[in-house]
Amino acid sequence: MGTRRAKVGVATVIFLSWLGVGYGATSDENIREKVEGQETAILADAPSVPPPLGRRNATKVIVHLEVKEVEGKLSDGVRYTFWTFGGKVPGKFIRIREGDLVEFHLDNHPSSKMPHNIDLHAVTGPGGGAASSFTAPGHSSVFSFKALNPGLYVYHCATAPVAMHVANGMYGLILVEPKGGLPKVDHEFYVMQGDFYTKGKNGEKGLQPFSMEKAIDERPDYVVFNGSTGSLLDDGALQVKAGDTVRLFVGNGGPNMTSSFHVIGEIFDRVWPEGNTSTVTENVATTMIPAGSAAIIDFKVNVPGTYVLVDHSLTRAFNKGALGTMKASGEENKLIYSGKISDEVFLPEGTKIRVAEQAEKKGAVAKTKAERIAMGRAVYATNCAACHQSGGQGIPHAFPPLANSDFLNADKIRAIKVVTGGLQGKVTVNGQDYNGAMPAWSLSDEDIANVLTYVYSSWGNSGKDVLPQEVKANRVKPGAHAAE
Ligand code: HEC
Ligand SMILES: [Cu+2]
Repeated sequence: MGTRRAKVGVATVIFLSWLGVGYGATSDENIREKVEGQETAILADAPSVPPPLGRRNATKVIVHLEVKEVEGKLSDGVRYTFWTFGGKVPGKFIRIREGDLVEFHLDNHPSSKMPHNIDLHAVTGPGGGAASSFTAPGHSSVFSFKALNPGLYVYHCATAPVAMHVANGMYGLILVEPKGGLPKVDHEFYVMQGDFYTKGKNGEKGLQPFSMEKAIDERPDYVVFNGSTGSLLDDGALQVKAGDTVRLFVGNGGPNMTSSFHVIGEIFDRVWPEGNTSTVTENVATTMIPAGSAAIIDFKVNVPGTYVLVDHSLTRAFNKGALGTMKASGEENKLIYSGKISDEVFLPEGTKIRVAEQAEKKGAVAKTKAERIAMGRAVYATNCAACHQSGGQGIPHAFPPLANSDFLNADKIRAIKVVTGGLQGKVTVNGQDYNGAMPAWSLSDEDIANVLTYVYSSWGNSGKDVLPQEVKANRVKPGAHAAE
């Protein structure tokens, strides 16, 4: 629908420019649109969103928003005095339609210590309503505005020092629905990012005062979704089902950080960037949401699992709290996502034939079996133990055992070929299948005889002797493959 609107929009603009009317035609229309009836806005706390309006006409909408200063949880063991629009961070979600006439009541709770006001980016007029809504504790201000432009807009307190009021949590979203509404989806959620600056370092317990110094330096201790580090984790996870379509209204209150908003494991089918409702972009993985802005994000959840919402400036996500979850229940779809199928040894190109970088050691030649075993132990430790382990037990599913190995004991010549030529493909050892790759070893005949004699004489193996001349006679030439 967004695309069609966009096309119509372009045509209209070209046509109207030609007539000399120019931009702003929609808002002109909205100025003139007749306001019929009256209703009180239903507001919602994050992550909930008020239901779609489904209204064909513009109406008079009464909004009551109450400012409260409340102590709450910022992180585990960390308390903070939030200044809020409606008792929580972010402020209540407001949903109206373009053309509506809004009668806005801003109430400042008597327990507040500060005066506050509101600047709604959806307002056309000086300060976005700020001056008209400046309200002392225990007072209530009223002003009205006509919603001329559709879109998803941030609102925030604009009382000096503005950055401090915003840093304390004074922001929220107002959606001005376009006339036709937004495309229907199964779930709509409200997520808003904000950065917090505390006297103590990240994690320091207790009631933390605001640090103006860190705010000025733009060094947040916390960057969070919906007012606290754990708001969208565990019980707070957004709940959906595989197959559902989901819409996120994502805002960024700032005051300072731009969000690189991403959901791990999802591709946004549609994004209306910067809160606009006419130009949609498709197939987006990470969308940028500036401070004081918002985005409408739609996607279909195809497979079940846990999806992680992050600010992809990743230390914010993993160290400062900008981490949330969406849990999708339902049936797996292995075609779309298989889950782990196998874990195989990875040998980058060129490592298949590994030349053990050891010059042939001349001289040391074993004279007895005991000497051969002793020398072989050293060869094993440097060349084989990394994979087959020092006790020859191997590693399940990765490296087969040499201890008590039926494969090894069955055929000495084959063992020589395995070591000199390498081994790849499926092999069964003591009833277990392995499908890895063992590199070929360019060790001397003497070393190979020694290591195999050591292996055969250890860990319950058959005790066979392997002599250098046997290795020489059965060696796999470089480039050729082992017999099996
Ligand atoms: C990089 C890891 C690695 C190293 C190092 C390694 N191997 Fe292997 N080896 C394997 C893998 C993997 C297999 C199974 C190959 C397959 O699945 O096709 C294997 C198989 C074998 C086998 C046959 C299967 C069995 O368990 O009896 C023998 C014998 C063997 N290796 C001996 C050695 C000797 C001797 C050395 C030291 C000179 C050595 N390997 C070093 C990875 C390694
Ligand atoms: Cu304020």
